[in-house]
Amino acid sequence: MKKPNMNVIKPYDIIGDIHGHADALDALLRKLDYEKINGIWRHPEDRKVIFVGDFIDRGPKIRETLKTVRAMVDAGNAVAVIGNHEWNALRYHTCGPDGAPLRPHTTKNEKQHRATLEQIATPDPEEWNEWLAWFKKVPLYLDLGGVRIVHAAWCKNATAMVGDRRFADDAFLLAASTEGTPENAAVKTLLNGPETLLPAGIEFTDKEGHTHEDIRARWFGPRHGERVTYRELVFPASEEPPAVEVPAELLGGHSHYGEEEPMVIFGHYWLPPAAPSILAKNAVCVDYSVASKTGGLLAAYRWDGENEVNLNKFVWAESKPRGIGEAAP
Ligand SMILES: [Mn+2]
Repeated sequence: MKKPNMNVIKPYDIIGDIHGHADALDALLRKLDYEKINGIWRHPEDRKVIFVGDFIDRGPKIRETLKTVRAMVDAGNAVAVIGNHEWNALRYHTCGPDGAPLRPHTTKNEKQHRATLEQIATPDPEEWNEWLAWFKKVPLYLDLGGVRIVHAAWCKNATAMVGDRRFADDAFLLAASTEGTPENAAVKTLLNGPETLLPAGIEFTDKEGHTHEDIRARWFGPRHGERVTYRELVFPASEEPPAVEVPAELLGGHSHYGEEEPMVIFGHYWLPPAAPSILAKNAVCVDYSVASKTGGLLAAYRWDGENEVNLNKFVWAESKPRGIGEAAP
């Protein structure tokens, strides 16, 4: 990875998970004062966009989203990190040494990827292969000195394990796709966020009827005490996990991002599509569920070098509720 110049703080507009909502992306870029010149969005001053990944799946205009993002990246008007949906897609469409896809084509996996399959991969496999080749070149995280960017969670052990590697490195893609390897653990933390197992025999069912054997754990903000319950640990906040203390051996499986560290900005967590709020003094989530069936927000955070979150720096555009006949999630 090219080392950024630490002496120059560049202003960045960090944009959350787009999931095929190209119209919301255009509306947001316009709100951020970007201009479309010869088909490519750019800011009239020295601002650049950072995309946090999850460009594909779910929404109605995946091809347009990819084209908008890539044109900005190629022109030097934006940089991007990869999301778990792009990582999933790379594995879905790549076979391992045994000839089987690295991500099995189960009903659940197919459903999650269906909008992309229908819009690009099935009708135009050649074009799709070019997008896969591009995903392989996108970094897994960016450390820009004053700000750190990752799709789901920053963890120094995970960034150290990954180093400069990208999925264009076949050996890395294979190792990252193999359960039990350090590469797999590191990539899962960066792209899916840390999860904490429930004790054997305890599970809970969410309001959509899905059963969980683990919870997504909050990895930033105030440190948890030695005694914390699943309900206190879960992120985004929810009353659904049990108010049962996390056993010591299940806690501490991942590092905590201290409030003295530089600002970290991420997506992934599908926060409720209401006006953004402050989660922690140095951590910003920019994913406000643009792909929600009932309509959501595509959010951005305008970063100008500050190390404390300022609520006035969120900007967002709304997506419409999903119409009949549009792609399912
Ligand atoms: Mn994600």
